[in-house]
Amino acid sequence: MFQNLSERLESAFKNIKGQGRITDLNIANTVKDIRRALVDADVNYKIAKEFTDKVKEKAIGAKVLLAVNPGQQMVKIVQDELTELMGGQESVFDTTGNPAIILIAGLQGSGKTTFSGKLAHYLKTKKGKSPLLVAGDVYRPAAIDQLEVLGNQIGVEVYSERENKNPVSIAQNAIKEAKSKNKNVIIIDTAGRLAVDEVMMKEVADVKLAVQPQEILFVVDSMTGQDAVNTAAAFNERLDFTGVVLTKLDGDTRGGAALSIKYTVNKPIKFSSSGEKMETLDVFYPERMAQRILGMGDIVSLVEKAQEQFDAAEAAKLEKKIRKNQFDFEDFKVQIQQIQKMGNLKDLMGMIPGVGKQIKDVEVNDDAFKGIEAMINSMTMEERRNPDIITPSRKQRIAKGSGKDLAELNQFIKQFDQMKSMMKMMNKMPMGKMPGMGLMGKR
Ligand SMILES: Nc1nc2c(ncn2[C@@H]2O[C@H](COP(=O)(O)OP(=O)(O)OP(=O)(O)O)[C@@H](O)[C@H]2O)c(=O)[nH]1
Ligand SMILES: [Mg+2]
Repeated sequence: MFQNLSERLESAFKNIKGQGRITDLNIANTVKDIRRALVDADVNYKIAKEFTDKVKEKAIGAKVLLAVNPGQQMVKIVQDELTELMGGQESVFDTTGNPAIILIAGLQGSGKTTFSGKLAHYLKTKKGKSPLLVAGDVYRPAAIDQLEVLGNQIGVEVYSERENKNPVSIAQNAIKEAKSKNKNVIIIDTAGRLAVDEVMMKEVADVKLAVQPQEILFVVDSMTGQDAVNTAAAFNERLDFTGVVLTKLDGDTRGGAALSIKYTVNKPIKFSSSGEKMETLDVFYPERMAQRILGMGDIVSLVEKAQEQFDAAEAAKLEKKIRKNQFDFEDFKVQIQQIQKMGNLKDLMGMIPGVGKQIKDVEVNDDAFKGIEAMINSMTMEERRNPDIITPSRKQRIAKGSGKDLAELNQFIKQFDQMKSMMKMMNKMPMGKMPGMGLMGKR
């Protein structure tokens, strides 16, 4: 994410960090580099200029010139300003009201329907809500199907009226339905519309007027850079939305949308989303995003993701097994599944400070686990629990069943054995020193 911008900023700082003596000129040069980096990331020139003017002013005011560590001080100033630019504080997401009504709007293909599903999943699993998804896209029958598939996947009911072409009455009926079924939040997915299409803009404005949503979220594809910002302005004028959702942050986005949108419409970014898995919705924290952009990683989010997946009781059970050297293939499979639920591997690794840029060009294959899972799946439960009983003839069968060749299976079993002997060694260390254990136990 924002790889290029991160690198450019880093090289801007490198100059000032390497200077023995800091002068006004050094600061001016660094600031100029930062501005160029922002403009190249598709941040509007005016925003970039205002941003760097502030950084410069602060740097001079903070007497970076006299500081012991001027480079670091500059980084800190830029970090604070980036945080501010993206909204400063985490914003509130209002789900009071019974039902709370959330209206989703945005351009065609921006990710509204996918986001609606993710939001429903988030509210259900993290906020203890019982959501109802509402199919308000009356133009394409396939849109209703899509929402139903997602609803099924996450166990959330979908309200639709296939014959009704009026989104206003669908939304009103959905509220009644929610009340009768004790659903306390409804999420209305709408058809994608072009800002210039007056008829369609009026339609979503009419839905707003009729149902008075607590939250109107404008969904924007972050790959679209400054265009996204212009569209946001047009939608905001018409809908006065309450917040922005940045989608497709997993893609090769330059960062312009994330950095300019709050400034332009003065509405907070509330969520960001990456990937197509229903679990990959994140509350947007400007400070953490700024840290990620500056290549500092985002260890807080990573730990949170891990904690969400690692059940404390499960972790304790696992720890016991590792201690007794009883870790088996079945346990391994469970671990793999938990990691996969956390999201895309490369994104996860990017959250580790310093790792992001090192894996920039490395293909991190999410399917790597698939082969391993297939091999474990081809084992009988007895074999998974007692890896020692896997004889050569059993290996033949397992390899065949998983579509792998024997060499791959042997390699995997060998790696598994190595891992186990590492665990055995760690067992001899005092618990506190065992890497990872602190994280798993905490909750
Ligand atoms: N990589 C990636 N793809 C996404 C993300 N969100 C959505 N998509 C994909 O983008 C495409 C469009 O997503 P939808 O959710 O259907 O978008 P929409 O805004 O509802 O589209 P319309 O209803 O046609 O206006 C689909 O192929 C999604 O799978 C994301 O965060 N990352
Ligand atoms: Mg849609």
